[in-house]
Amino acid sequence: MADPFYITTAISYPNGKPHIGHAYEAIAADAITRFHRQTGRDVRFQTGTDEHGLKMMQTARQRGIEVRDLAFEMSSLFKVMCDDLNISYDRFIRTTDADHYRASQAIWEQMREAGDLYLDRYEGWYSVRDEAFYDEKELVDGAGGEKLSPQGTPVEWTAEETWFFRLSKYQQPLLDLYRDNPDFIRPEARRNEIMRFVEGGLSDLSVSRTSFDWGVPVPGSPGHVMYVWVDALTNYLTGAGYPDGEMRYWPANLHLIGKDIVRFHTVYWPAFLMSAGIALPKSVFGHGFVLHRGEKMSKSVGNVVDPLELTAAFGVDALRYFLLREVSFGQDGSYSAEAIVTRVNAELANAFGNLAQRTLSFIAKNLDGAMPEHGRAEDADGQLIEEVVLAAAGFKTAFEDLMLSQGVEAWLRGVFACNAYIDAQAPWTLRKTDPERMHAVLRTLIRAIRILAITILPVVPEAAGKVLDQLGAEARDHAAVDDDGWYDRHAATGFRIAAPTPVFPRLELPVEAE
Ligand code: ME8
Repeated sequence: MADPFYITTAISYPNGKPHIGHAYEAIAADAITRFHRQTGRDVRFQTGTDEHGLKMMQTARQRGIEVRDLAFEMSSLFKVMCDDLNISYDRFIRTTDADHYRASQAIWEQMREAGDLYLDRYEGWYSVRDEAFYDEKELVDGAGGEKLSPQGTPVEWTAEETWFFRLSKYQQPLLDLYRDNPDFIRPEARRNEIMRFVEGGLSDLSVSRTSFDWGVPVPGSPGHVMYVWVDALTNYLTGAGYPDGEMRYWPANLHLIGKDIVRFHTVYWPAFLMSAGIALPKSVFGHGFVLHRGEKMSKSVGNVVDPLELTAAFGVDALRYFLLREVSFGQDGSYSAEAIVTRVNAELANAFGNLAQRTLSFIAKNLDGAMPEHGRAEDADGQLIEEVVLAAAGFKTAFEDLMLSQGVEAWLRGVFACNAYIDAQAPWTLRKTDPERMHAVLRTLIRAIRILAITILPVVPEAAGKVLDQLGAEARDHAAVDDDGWYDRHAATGFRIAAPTPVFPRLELPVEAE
């Protein structure tokens, strides 16, 4: 059986509508998922919503609705966003799902049996917006002298009876983990941050709350619900079948999350798992933030752009392409309507779209759609195929390393090579002067376009799929980029290329864009 590969996104707080940051994370995870599926791995991809906690309670109260109704209403919008963005998840988990309660209570019991949970009184600072406890020494002063979390969010003093997790006990095991597995936390800058944080010492963590009841009940401890991050992190196990399933997909290969929640995933989460005696995920990647014209947005601040407005204006594949190409994966990036239009027009519409369109319509018109014959080959043909194969290999190596924008860049080099080739060979001139040579050029271009379309499928699945449909390449052919025999087998079927409709339209800037 193929190697399993389990990839997850963070699960989002459904206290408001999804924003571009959520779309970005889902798109990146989906591209990685599709890439691994294409290389033959047995991929499981999970995303979903994180529905408990004080932030949800407070939002519901402000809106005067039941928290359950808020969770249902907003979670549906996250699912709609994923479906609209062509996110090929295997499960959309909600932390209110029944099997998730069971998994959360099971890991709790295992941590208790390990002797890592004790009852005490918590007194300290809590940020509802981050759903995080902070040590006094981590806080910063706000403009008005008020205390703020290191993320700049308000904190409130909290005092209540809670269960504690012996996080302090795991300081050395965690440092050993980071040392022995340099890829456990990526990128490097995040790894260094976390190592410094853990080296500074770990306090035990408050892991239950008694002042509200919107959460997973702590087994055997009436009045306590689990701290939202305990059940949130456990979603990854729930989706893998814990505690009763065969756990084929565990340990997870990759937790893909944003940079603001790396601590939860690389300190608390491995400590919980070590305590419960469960294998640790192989890798956590903290991607950067997507900013609108360089400005941070968040649900709580209210300057949020609906990703579905962007897809309505520019198309799903255009947005997917732009985000993966523009943002160096792991770093922050910025977007604007102009930047999307400029990049998508230059690279997708002009460079790749035009290449496919010109070639296919030329064949449809001048060869009546028949697949070009071998004709008279020249060195330039073999050289082009070599460059395109190299581009595909560059994409693959970069994607294996999560260097997504470098992967797309490598692919573009193949596209540019084709454009240089078509201009130099000028098949439209050869049509009259040297038809035999024209056939060889067109045949080379079809082979190159097929390889490039297959390569970019994970990024723009719908559009690249359409190009492959126009070539008559069947889905089962898509995996084998390096299938040299494909062309002749396919030509032998008598397939005819129809006059193509453009797959990558040129974008216009919406009138209302500033
Ligand atoms: O943190 N750009 O949920 P969330 C890119 N429920 N990514 C962004 C972003 C931006 N502008 N803003 C947020 C939570 N994100 C928890 C996760 S996981 C067990 C629990 C990312 O709705 C953020 O970093 O606040 C996180 O990875 C994801 O969106 C969900 O954020």
